[in-house]
Amino acid sequence: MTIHLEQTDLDTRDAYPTRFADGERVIERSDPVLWSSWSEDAPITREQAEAYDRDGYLVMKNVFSANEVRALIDASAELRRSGEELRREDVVTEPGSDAVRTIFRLDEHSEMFRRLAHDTRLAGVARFLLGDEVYIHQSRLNYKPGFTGKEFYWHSDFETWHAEDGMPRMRAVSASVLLTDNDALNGPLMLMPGSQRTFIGCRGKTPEHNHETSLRKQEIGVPSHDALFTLAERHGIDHASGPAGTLIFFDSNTMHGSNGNITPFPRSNAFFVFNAISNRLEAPFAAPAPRPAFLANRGTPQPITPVEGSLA
Ligand code: 6CS
Ligand code: FE
Repeated sequence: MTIHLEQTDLDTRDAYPTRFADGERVIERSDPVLWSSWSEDAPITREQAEAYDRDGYLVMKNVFSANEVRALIDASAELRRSGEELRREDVVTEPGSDAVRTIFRLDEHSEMFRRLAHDTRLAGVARFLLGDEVYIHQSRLNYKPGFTGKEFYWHSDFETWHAEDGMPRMRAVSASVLLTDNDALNGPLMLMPGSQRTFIGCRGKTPEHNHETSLRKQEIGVPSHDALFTLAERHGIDHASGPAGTLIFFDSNTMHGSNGNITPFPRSNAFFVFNAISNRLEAPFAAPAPRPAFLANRGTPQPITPVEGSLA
């Protein structure tokens, strides 16, 4: 059963309640999507800013040179080779196999990816979109091997970051850099354009240590089929495709997921989640305890100073 809540129904501390025992709630967003007004000195065009605000995501192509893309692909392959030497907790394998699915804390394991995260084309744009200084909430390399890459089911990242990490408001953005060509067939990111303006408060209390299973297959914090059907009917479903080097920004609450990959062609993408400094984490809003540091940077993070120039 889905109940529609008005803002007045909500308590002041938690504007986005979720993980209910008895059902699901639909709550209209009370935060801006684009937190800055566009001006001539913005790092993206007016059309790009308007597209991001309208759709909750933005695809940017030809942002990096061929040399830079090559350097990023090499760094990703190097990381994958050194997978076994990385901190075990930072590496999540596919359900039912030891194929690497995700490497977390990407910016700590690779100088090239740390530099990418700090680049004006990522951190500089995130500062504009969020209208604040920014820091990295989470970074990861998602692999989707050929033949066996599994899906990432529909979800809002913010729903998890709010419930389990204590992220107060929708003032975070993910920047994804494609490290392989992503096309309609090999499990690209699918997004519902406009869905960022509706928060689905999900059914199901958060179990202890939920992240130990959710990163392989998310089952808590997942909207009902009714809610997903309504959002898909209203907004449609886009997929973000492009050659290696394509850059995608998507709002923390844009409903997204990706299909499995049975083609022989692997799909891998780097993700950097930028959070506004003013939106630093508090106590979890709907979980027994905060998640570990490899998933969410806690405390008093320092703002990133964006770096200009070529990566390679
Ligand atoms: O739980 C998380 O933080 C991660 N889970 C998903 C499916 N997307 C966002 C994030 O990487
Ligand atoms: Fe996600």
